[in-house]
Amino acid sequence: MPNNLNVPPYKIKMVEPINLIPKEERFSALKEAGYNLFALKSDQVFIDLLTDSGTNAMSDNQWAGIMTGDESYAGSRNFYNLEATVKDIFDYEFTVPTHQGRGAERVLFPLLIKEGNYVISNMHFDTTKAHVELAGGNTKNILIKDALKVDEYHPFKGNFDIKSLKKFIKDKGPENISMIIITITCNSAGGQPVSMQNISKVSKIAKDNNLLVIMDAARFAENAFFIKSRESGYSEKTIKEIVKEMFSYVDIFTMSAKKDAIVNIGGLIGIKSDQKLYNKIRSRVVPLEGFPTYGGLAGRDMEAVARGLKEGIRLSYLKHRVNQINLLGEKLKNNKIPIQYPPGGHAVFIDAKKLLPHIPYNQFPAQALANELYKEGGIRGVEIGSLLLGRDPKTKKQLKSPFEFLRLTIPRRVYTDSHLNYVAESLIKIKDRTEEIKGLQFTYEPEILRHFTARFKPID
Ligand code: PM9
Repeated sequence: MPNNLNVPPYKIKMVEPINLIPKEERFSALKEAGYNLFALKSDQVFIDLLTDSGTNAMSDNQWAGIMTGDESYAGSRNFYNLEATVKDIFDYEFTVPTHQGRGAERVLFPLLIKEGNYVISNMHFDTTKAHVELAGGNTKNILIKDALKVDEYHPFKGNFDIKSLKKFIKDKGPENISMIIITITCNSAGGQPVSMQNISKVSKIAKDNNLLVIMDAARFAENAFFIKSRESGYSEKTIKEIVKEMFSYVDIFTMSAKKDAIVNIGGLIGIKSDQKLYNKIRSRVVPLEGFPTYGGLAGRDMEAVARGLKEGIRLSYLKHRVNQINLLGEKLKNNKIPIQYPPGGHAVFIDAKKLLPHIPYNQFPAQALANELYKEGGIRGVEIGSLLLGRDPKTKKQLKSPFEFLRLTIPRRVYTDSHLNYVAESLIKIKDRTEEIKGLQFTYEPEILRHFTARFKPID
């Protein structure tokens, strides 16, 4: 197949109608939502790029699996299939299902984090940061500086800055650090991958300092695809071989299965071999999520996750997915809309700092741009910047994010290239009137994970 043709390796068997409501209705819907797109009704949205989390289209094979759901309270056969799948793909001995990724974090983190200690990551995602802080820890992001050069190509912008990592551990003392979390792909930096070399270096530094490393594995398959296509020595390896190697360097993973396992709900904790830790997790999961062989999921959901994990590592699927996002990114870039370059594995991240230089970080330029895009085209994106980052837990001062991104997140197997062309055309229309866009101030600001339920008004 010629390289410029991005033909999906699937055909469409079922459709869901979508509708673009008139412009005046979009304006009033936005006002009623307090200028927070999370508060819109989905029927008010035409193309929903809020998230790739749980918004995926399952295959006929996954739906067939749903019919084989064994809803026994204990010992469901779908759990054993899921456990065997995790063993097969990741080489991990123990699996604990959870209702989604944050469920895994809530069960695991308090077992590993000491009060007042640091947890280091390339960049914590919002729920991960919240659960580190709820467990009494402090978060520290140590991402490479190249990730900040938004318009310059770098193959692995999700990498840790190895020198700074070593220095931080030395300065603080390993006894004051509870663990290192490798987020693959690095969502908040633009869905950017971490190289195999970087994963192995982080793991070596951790071992030298007797520190635990865990993988935040939501987009593990997309990360593996980038390693195959960009890192020397991996082009001939299968995605499964690459995944096995990536996970051999760490001891535990938490996973939101709602991303690369291509399902609508589900999460996992994987433990390589530590039986004692597994036993502790099993005890803790019961009061928080459910019995260890279902962990908050129905049997049918576990079957969909097991089958989705296998589909999510197919090369033809990954090639099409990443290429679809790349086509959108390239079209925006060619039309002088600044993006985190190269585009990520699950989304295109528009640089609102550059596009709206008149709006300061504490008036949330990317949120203002997201609202404008909704008004223009009924498209719902999401802010990944200072609004998402929040306030310093101690001083309560608004933190300044290194990025102010509007994330256009592409659900898996849901939209065609023509939907994405419409998205690009809508942004191109906005580009010439960006100076009219106003910043935002809170009218309601909740304390934890505020961006989900906050309300705003535009600043005159
Ligand atoms: N990520 C996302 O849209 C969903 C929540 S915000 C609309 O990107 C990582 C890297 C994530 C993530 C969720 C979670 C939590 C952990 N790590 O949403 O609880 O990107 O399944 O996973 C979202 P759950």
